[in-house]
Amino acid sequence: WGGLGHVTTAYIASNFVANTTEAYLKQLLGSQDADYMAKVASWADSIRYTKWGRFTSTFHFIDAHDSPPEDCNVDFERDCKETGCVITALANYTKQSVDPSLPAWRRAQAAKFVIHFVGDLHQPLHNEDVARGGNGIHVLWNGREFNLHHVWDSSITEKWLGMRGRKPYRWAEKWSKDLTEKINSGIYADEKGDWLADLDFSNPEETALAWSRECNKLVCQYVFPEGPKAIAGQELSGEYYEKAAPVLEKQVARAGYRMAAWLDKIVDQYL
Ligand code: DCM
Ligand code: DCM
Ligand code: DCM
Ligand code: ZN
Ligand code: ZN
Repeated sequence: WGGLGHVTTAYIASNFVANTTEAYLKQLLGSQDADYMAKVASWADSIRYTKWGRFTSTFHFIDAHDSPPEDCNVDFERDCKETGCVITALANYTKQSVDPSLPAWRRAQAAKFVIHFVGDLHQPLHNEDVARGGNGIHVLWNGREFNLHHVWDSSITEKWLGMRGRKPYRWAEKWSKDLTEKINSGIYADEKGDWLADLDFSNPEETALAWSRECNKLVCQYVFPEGPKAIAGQELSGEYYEKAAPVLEKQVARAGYRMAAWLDKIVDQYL
C-alpha cells in the first residue's frame, strides 16, 4: 500500500491494542505520541531502495503463480521466493520482536517491519504474480495512465476518501476513526471475531498464509474478474472502482484489527 493504507492500518491498530501493548510499544519505538505506530508504518518502504535495505525488497509480497480469474490460490513452496516473501518476513520479524537476546533497537526495527507487512499482506496485488503484482499492466485512471498495482495501492482508497494532495496523514487519521467505529459497532461488528479465527501465534507462517489466501481470492473476484488481458488500457475510476473500494476498505479494517491482536500477542510473549 501507499502511505494512506499503511498509516490508516497502524492508526486502527493503535485504537485496539491493549494498554500494556501501547505502553510497551511507545517505550520501544521512542514516542509517547498518539501516532507512535502510524509514523513508523511506512518506514519499511523508505529503506527498500537503499543499499542496506535491499535485502528486504521481496519481503513486501508473495507472487502467487495462479491463474485468475478461474483459479486463485497461494502455494508457499511454489510462490515464496528464495530471497523471502511477506509470509517469511512477517514470521521472521515476529520472532525477532520477541527475542530477549536481541537489543531493543533490533526489536524496535522488527516491530516496525511487522506493522508494515501485516498491512501489505492485505493488499490483493501483493498476493499475486501476474505482471509483478500488476506493476506491468497499464490502465487509465481519470484518463491518465497508471499501472494497476498503483491503482490498488493508492488510487482507489484515495478516491474513496476524496483525498486531495500528497499528504495522507490527516486523511488516514480520519479514516481510521471511521473504521474503528465500523469495527466496534457498525458494519464489521458482527464479523470482527471471524477476522481472528485463523490467528495462531504459535504458527506465524500458517497465520500469514491464511490471511494471504483470503486476500488472494479477491484477485479473482475484484482485480481480474474477466482476466488480466481484459483490464489492460481500461478506465478503472468508474464501475470497477465502485466494486473495488468497499472491498479494499474492509481489507484496511481487517489489517488494522489483526495488527492489534498480533501486537498484543507479541507483547504478551515478550513481557
Ligand atoms: N508524519 C506526518 N505527520 C505527523 C508525523 C509524521 O506527516 N504528525 C510523516 C513525516 C514522515 C513520516 O510520517 O514522512 C515519519 O515521521 P517521523 O519523522 O516522525 O518519523
Ligand atoms: N514479470 C512481468 N513483467 C516484468 C517482470 C516480470 O510480468 N517486467 C513476470 C515474469 C514472472 C514473474 O513476473 O512470471 C516474476 O518475475 P520476477 O522473476 O521478476 O520476480
Ligand atoms: N510488488 C508486488 N509484487 C511484485 C513486485 C512488486 O506486489 N512481484 C509491489 C511492491 C511495491 C510495488 O509493487 O509495493 C512496486 O514495486 P517495485 O518498486 O519493486 O517495482
Ligand atoms: Zn504495493
Ligand atoms: Zn511495502
